[in-house]
Amino acid sequence: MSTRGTQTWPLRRDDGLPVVMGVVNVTPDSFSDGGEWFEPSAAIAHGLELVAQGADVVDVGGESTRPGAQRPSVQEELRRVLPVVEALAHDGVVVSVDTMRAEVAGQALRAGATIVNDVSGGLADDGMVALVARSGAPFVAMHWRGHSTDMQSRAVYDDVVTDVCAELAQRARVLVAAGVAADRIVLDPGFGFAKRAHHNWLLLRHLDRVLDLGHPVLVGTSRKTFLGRLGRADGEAPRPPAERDAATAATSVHAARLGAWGVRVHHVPSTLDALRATAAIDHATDSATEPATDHATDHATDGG
Ligand code: PMM
Repeated sequence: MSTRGTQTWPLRRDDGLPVVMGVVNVTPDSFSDGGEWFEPSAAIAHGLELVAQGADVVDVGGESTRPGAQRPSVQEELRRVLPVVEALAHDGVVVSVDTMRAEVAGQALRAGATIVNDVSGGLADDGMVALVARSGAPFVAMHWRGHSTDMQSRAVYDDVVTDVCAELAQRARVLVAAGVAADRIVLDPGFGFAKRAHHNWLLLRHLDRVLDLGHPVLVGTSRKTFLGRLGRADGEAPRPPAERDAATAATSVHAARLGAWGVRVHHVPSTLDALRATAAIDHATDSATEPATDHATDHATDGG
């Protein structure tokens, strides 16, 4: 049950699950899928595939934010994202543009994107907050402490949950003061951005504190390195990104249980199945009447 084409905000799925944002990185060097969707035609096809798999929003980005990454020029970022945004929006897909640049956000909105997703929460570009306020577009403000080249040196906190919440609340105040409607501000703790593994786990454990800030919350743990370290000994290489989808599904289920508005993932089917299974458990009843969707022969055909 997709929310495709819906213009109301906050976007919600009609099956009660969190909004599923599928990722399309139009980059040669993202950590999770670097290069796979760099050609516009491949990126567009992948965006449509994510929607067919049940994604509600497709997040199109043209800048890799992996630790140490160099930034592309504005022109190069525009060249990467605009054709993809335009084609997907033309096909009725709800598109968010993943950018730290006001120029890119503005042009992407004109090309049909409806949401701006800024991993810097408006800190990287002085023009971003005003652009978002003028446009009226919903804005994802992620927790951020600096560009990828040196962000891991900024992973220093007195208390990571308290500090991240305070910094996110400050971004929300700045946005509201500039004229952005409070319910159009989505907050995101920024997993993996200026965070060590234990910071990420603590933020997941205490996600309720981020939710208490009173804004919709987006969780983007998908394929991040801290998930790749599960089950690996110290010093051992983390498992490759494509082998982190089961852990991504688990963290997404956790976020959904606590009330996150959305989850940002690379592999939609695994997370959506995990979310659906948990919802089915939550909604199972002892009533004598079977729901209409149950099929008596299920057990006979596939072990039910
Ligand atoms: N992570 C990445 C990129 N964009 N946006 C939001 N809102 N939250 C995130 O956690 C986030 C993001 C990095 O992952 P990718 O390079 O695989 O897209």
